[in-house]
Amino acid sequence: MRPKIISSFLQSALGRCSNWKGHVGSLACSVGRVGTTGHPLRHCHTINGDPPRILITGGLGQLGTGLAKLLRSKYGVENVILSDIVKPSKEVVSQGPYVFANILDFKCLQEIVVTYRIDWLIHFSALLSAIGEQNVPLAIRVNIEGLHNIMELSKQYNLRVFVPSTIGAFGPTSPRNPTPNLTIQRPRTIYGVSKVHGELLGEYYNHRFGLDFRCLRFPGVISSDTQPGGGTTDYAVQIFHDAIQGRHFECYLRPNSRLPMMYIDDCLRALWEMLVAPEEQLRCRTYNVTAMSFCPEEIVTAVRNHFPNLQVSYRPDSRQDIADTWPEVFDDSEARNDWGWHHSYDLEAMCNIMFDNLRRQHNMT
Ligand code: AKB
Repeated sequence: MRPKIISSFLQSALGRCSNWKGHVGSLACSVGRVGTTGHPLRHCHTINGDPPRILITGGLGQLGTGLAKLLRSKYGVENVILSDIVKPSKEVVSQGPYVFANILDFKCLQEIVVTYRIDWLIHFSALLSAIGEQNVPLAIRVNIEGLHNIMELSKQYNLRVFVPSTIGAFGPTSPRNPTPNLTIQRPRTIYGVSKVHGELLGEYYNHRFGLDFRCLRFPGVISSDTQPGGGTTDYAVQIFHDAIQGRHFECYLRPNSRLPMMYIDDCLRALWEMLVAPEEQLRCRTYNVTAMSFCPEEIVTAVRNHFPNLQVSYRPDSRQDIADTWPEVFDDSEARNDWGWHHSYDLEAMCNIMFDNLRRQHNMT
């Protein structure tokens, strides 16, 4: 811990919070208040008049920095604490509070929750599907033992807790097209096994102790800000990087291997919308969400609309075996019906925004 930094963040947060005129009550909602950054806070979900204070674990993975940005725009910079065990870049530190958090160290987590007066916890730390198969004992420690700490912590401090699940929580005996919200789940990866465990444990804590557990099963998520991170769906991120840099794209899945996918902005918005959905709208605690389904040959065609000379070859490896057991088309009608989920990006819109972002990053505009 770094007491100086913590106290200065707390001071500024508390100082500004005293000007923050929210409703008094357990959880209220309003639009257009002035938040801790001086900007209007939209859709503020207040806790006894204050914006929620949120901790994100595994914050330097694919989703953490983007989610921190979204939540900071809604609740104030100081109210969203990003954490990981990785040394952050200058840019990450300049954007808001960042702390070291080892999810295998319960005391370390307790200290952060107490010091920062955390209300909501977003638990991203996990080894993904392909990387998990390469180190099963580590995946068990991080994905299962780490999750046990998060559940106990959330129960002890009465936190609302969000844990992502995945299409990887299904297996060869699940219906693949479409895959409903409630169906057979017998995954064949340690990643999938740990995610089913997380879904069940969260739902049990909700039922037994009233823990406010929320969970979305995400498809492959595509973003321009991070590099592929050990997943089976990551070919659909790699293709953009290869295309923009004029490299040959070698695909580790067959051309017709169909998987559900989603652009990161849709993913983060889904997460936030489910996180703040009134409890009475949640008919269950774990929902499928998706935006589209495509196979490698379809994304290759879409990318060639931007880079017609893209060279592609196919060399399926062990990740193909994983993909063969996952959903092809995800049925997310329950999320759409219960709390109004809808996606904004299809394959074409996603290619447009990905290449706009990557061109900017590569100074090509
Ligand atoms: C992976 O491929 O492991 C992840 C996922 C779908 O959960 N992207």
